[in-house]
Amino acid sequence: MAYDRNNIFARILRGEIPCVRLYEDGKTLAFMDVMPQADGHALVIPKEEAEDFFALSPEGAAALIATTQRIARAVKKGMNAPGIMVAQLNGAAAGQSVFHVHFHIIPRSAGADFRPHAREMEKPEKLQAFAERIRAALE
Ligand code: DGP
Repeated sequence: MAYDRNNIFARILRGEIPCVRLYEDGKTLAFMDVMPQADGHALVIPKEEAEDFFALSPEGAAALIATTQRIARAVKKGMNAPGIMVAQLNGAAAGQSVFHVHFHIIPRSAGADFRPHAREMEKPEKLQAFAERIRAALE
């Protein structure tokens, strides 16, 4: 599949649509998922145009995983999460719905189910409040 420059994350990267930002560097951007599967659900994307994990360069993959680890640490600390799920979907058959490669960082607690994938929009004020906690925990 060819990369679509009008996918929603490409538009976020260009600043055409807003997001609740957590972190940005030269190669990556992290922000809150608007349809979170748990409180504190964050996304990390590369700036490189790649529709999935397979299309990403080794340098892009290295930058993406380094930022994912950094943000996962901050989500764990900021959200007081006993567990963290890191997920990455490739292809519609795997459940991918936005075709710009990304990692999901999802807080988990034993016995607590996480919500369905990409289903319900969260209130902006709640996303902002969780983002503040995560940003404060960034090292
Ligand atoms: P995936 O299905 O793995 O491609 O995940 C896409 C995720 O992106 C899903 O959890 C919902 C989220 N999402 C969809 N549209 C937007 C948006 O406009 N802004 C933000 N922040 N997240 C979005």
